[in-house]
Parts: sequence; C-alpha cells; structure tokens
Amino acid sequence: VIWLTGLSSAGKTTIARLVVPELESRGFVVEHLDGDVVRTHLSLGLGFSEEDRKTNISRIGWVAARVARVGAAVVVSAISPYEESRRRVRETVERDASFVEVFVSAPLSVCVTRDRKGLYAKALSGEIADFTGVSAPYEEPVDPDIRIDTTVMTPEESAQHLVARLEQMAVIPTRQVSAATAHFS
Ligand code: ADX
Repeated sequence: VIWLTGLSSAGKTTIARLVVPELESRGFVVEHLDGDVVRTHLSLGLGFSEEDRKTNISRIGWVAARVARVGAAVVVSAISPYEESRRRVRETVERDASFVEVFVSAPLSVCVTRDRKGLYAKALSGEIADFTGVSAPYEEPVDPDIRIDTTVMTPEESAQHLVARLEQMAVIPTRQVSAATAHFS
C-alpha cells in the first residue's frame, strides 16, 4: 500500500495517477483509492469533521488492507490529516502487506496559489468551513517513508522519484530491460 498524504492541491492525485501505470508495468494489479472518489461511494455522506475524516481514513485503510492482502498493489491519495489515523492504518495494513507513507509536500502558500478546484478561495472567504490547512489541521508526517516536494519537481519527476525510492526500498522490483530479449536478440 502506497499511501500519499498531503494538503489539498499538493499533488497527491496527479502523482498517484502517474504511478499506477508504472506499477502495472512491473506486473502488479493496482487499485487506486482517491479521497475525492471514495467520498462519492464508500464514504458518501461523511463530512470534514475530525471524526468523519478519521472514519473516512479508517475505511480507506480497511479496503486497502483487504486488497493488498490478496496480492494487489494499492495507491491511496487522501489528505489523511491525522497522524493517529495514518498510524492505525499502517498497523492494519502491516499485518499482511507492506505500507509506505509518502508525504506529498507543498507549503500552504503554494497550494493556495494552485487552488485547482477553487476550494481555498472559498475556505479563505469562509464559504467552506473546516478546510484543511486553513481552518482545520494538517499534521505533517514527522518521519514519512518518502517525502516528495512538489514545488521543486514536475508531476512526472515526482512519480519517477517515488518509483525509484520504492525500488531502493525493495518494495517493488527494478524494471530491467528484459533479460530474455537482451540475451536472445
Ligand atoms: S480526508 O481529510 O478525509 O483525508 P479526503 O482526501 O477524503 O480528505 O478529501 C479531500 C477532498 O475533499 C479535497 O481534495 C477537496 O476536493 C474536498 N474537500 C471538500 N471540503 C473539504 C475540506 N473542508 N477540507 C479538505 N478538503 C475538502
């Protein structure tokens, strides 16, 4: 389970979408669980209180653990603002599979400028309450397995960096020029 946490507009979904085909090319069956999508199905009806967010993350974690247990890779992109929730999810997943916490990092000032969905503008004007980084907390991972600073890397570079780190950690195999092809051609 590759778990991307970070502020809204930090780049989690973009990086996740780029990493999925990289994992598939290494032979993994991959499921991508994205916060925005999960909230239209599995977590439909949940809001953004601390309690609802913790429920959301625990549900995503439960599904991720189940899917990983049968051998697929799971990429999660969800704000997951609470350290405690992330720790619990790790514990659940690590009973049967590996868990990699990836902190997709960009300062709030940059995320506000990106504001892809126009939500920061609404949060800053008070139209949306409990907005992460503005009027609700984001507890930065103290010791993430991988950190990606999306202010200094393009999305493609971020995804490549993530894949390279996963290889270094031996979580995924290195993609090699096919030995068979190299040998027989
Ligand atoms: S989490 O806090 O429970 O992990 P999740 O990743 O599922 O959040 O959903 C975050 C998405 O919901 C954001 O990308 C944004 O599009 C939308 N959203 C709507 N309201 C809020 C809010 N108050 N805080 C953060 N995100 C919000």
